[in-house]
Amino acid sequence: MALTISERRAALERARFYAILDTGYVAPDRLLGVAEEIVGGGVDLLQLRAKGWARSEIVRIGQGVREIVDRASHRPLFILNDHPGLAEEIGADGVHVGQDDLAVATAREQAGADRLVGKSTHSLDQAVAGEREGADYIGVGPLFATPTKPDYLPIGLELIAQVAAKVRVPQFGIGGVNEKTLPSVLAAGARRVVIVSDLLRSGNIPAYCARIRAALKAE
Ligand code: TZP
Ligand code: MG
Repeated sequence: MALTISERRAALERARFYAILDTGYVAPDRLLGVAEEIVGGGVDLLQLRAKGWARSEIVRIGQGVREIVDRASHRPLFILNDHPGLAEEIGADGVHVGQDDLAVATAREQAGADRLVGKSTHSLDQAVAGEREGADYIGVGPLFATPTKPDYLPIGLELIAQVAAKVRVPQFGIGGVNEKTLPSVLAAGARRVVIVSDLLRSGNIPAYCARIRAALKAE
C-alpha cells in the first residue's frame, strides 16, 4: 500500500541516512543487486539518480527498486531524481529537483500531490528559498569537493548551522560525506546526511551502512 503524504513527511522527519543509487558508479546489471544491499543496510531514503538515461530504462530500473523497497520491513522512502512525470508509473514516494530543474510546485503538480519533493541547495539563500517554495526537504551542499558533482565549489561546514537556524524542513548534508568526514559533519550540527560515492565504492555495502548508522545513532 502506498503511503499518504503525511506518512511520507513523518518518515522524512525521522530519517537520518539517505543513500543515492547513482548509475554513474554502478554497472547497469548490478543496479538492482546494489539497491537490495543498500535497502538491506537499513537506509531511511534511497534515491535513484540516472543522469542521461532513457525514460523507459529509468522506469524499468525504478520499478525494480520499488519492489525491493516494498519488501523491506522498515520501508525506506524511494525518491526519483528529476522526472516527476515518471513518479507515478514507478511508484516513487517523491522526486528530487536541482536549482536548474523544475520549480517545486511544478514538480509536485507532475508527480502528484501525495508525493514528496526535495530540492538541492548550495547557499543559505537557496535553502531559505527552497523551504518557501514548498520543498519537503532540502539537500545542503556540496559540503566538500566531490567526484559526483565535480563542477561545484564546496560550501563548507559553517552553512549547516546557519541553515538549521533558519529552515524548519528536514535538511540533509551532502557532497563529500564519507566515513572520514562524517564526524566533522555531525559536529557541525548536521542530523541527516546523504552519501553517494563512498557508499557505492565500498567493498561491503551492508557493513558500510551499519557503520554509518551506528555513527549517526551515537550523535
Ligand atoms: N548534490 C550535491 S553534492 C552531490 C549531489 C548529488 C553528490 C554527492 O556525492 P558524494 O559522492 O557523496 O560526494
Ligand atoms: Mg536534477
